[in-house]
Amino acid sequence: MFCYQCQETAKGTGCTLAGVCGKNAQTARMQDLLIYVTKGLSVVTTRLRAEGKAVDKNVNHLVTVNLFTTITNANFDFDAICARIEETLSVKEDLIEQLTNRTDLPDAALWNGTKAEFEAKSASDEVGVLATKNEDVRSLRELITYGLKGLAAYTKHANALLQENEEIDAFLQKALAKTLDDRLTVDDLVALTLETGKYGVEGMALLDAANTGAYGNPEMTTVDIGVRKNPGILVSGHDLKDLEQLLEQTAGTGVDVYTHSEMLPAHYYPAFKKYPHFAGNYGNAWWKQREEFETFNGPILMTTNCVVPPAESYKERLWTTGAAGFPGCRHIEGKYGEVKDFSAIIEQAKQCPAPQEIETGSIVGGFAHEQVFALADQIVDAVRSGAIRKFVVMAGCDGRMRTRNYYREFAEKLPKDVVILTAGCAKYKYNKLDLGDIGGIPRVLDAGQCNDSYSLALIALKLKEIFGAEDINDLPIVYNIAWYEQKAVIVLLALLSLGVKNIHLGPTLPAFLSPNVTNVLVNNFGIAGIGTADEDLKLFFGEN
Ligand code: FS2
Ligand code: SF4
Repeated sequence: MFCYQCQETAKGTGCTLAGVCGKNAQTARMQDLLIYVTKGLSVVTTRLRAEGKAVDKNVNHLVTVNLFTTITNANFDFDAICARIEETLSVKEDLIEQLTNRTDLPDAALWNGTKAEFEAKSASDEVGVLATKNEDVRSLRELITYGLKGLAAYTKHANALLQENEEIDAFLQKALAKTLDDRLTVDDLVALTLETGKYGVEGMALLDAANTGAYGNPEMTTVDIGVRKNPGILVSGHDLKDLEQLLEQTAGTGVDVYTHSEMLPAHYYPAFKKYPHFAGNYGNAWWKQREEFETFNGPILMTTNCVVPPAESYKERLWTTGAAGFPGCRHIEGKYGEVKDFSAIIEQAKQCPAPQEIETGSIVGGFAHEQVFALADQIVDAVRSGAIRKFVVMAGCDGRMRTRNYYREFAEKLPKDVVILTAGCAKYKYNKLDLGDIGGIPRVLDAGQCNDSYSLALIALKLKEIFGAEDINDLPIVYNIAWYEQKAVIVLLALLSLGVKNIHLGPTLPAFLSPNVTNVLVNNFGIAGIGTADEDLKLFFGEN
């Protein structure tokens, strides 16, 4: 196996024996084969569109869920991945029949095999990251592929809310197909990288419209982080439709529902406030789940990544749905538009003790675009008066590495006239610190999940308009982003496509960026890594 798609990759270069995430080599290779056949299918669908033939939305959904399945910490289930390959090959065979021109198709589009042949194919030279020999071409192909995985995840959530955008799906598949095309130069691939970022903005906009259309605009909300006396179900991941259905099905059962990690922002939506048994948020970012799922005592529903391989002691209580999966854990099926049946989880919850209290108090969030626009006058006055000197965007992911304590230290030592704009699970490094407010504006403004980085972009564009700035980079906003998995890649590419420069990315730069590709990003966009908290505070704010 060879995988270097996430920030925690072994030795900062690549996982080769097993994943630091817990993915074994056999499963990693099978994920590579799933990507390979999905790229092959995308060659076929892209050619069909070029021939003027429509592609069914179920094929688009197959592509997005396949990509989502291979995102870090989403799916560890070898058999589930094989089943997706079988389905993809079968769909592709049917679609090839519809092509008028079947010449010059690549091996990824032509190959077919039975499950018994998957292992040999997955280990062959054509499949996997190292199939591309040129280091820079490989780097750009993987950068694009990881960005597309993030875009696919966001598109999938919008699809679950019955929102579609054929243009995004067509681009996603065209770009996947292009990562197989040896005629593309490095310059072509750099251009495709930026185009991927442009569609990243579109994808986040689609999901934002889907979420706010279904559940209202997030608003400033205080979320309890303690526990109640009833048994509970803990919901993690990012899928709001799954949460809604679980809240409906648990109503009146005596079972409370808590959010974990990236599901915290669900509390900010007006539609979820009507459920009296929607109890609060339990725990912290994904990587602390082995302790927190233990003490939660009740069942846990993983709607997406980030799954950490569970301890035997609570494996029986861990359930997955959607693109998530773990061998031995029960999986709840359900197509878009169907009601999933969560009754078995609810029955299990009733037999469990209430959660053990690990924290008390509350946190405040809900600063997505509309809530911040509602506060615009107050914020603009604070900027004009100098009460707010700068904003720092600290969106992104949290992770296990101790070096990430940098972000807590950075937040703690921030000058008191600086406000943090955040989204994603990165916030758990500082959202329980008492950082106070500036004239009633909290110093940590949490927009929501990682995809709600879209709100941060809209806020920047709004400030640009209000202050009459010529360039988004003339605003008093600095970017210090933490990344871990591939959704952060699409957020980064989206920001680059909007013209944002001088983004600092940590705790380490991606292993998949070759030295030459890193130079392109440094020279054209001013991308940089991080130093110590003190060094960076001095760099950004002239003090420490
Ligand atoms: Fe955090 Fe994991 Fe949100 Fe990522 S919970 S690193 O999935 O997409 O962020
Ligand atoms: Fe390694 Fe990350 Fe890939 Fe897992 S996802 S195998 S930790 S690089």
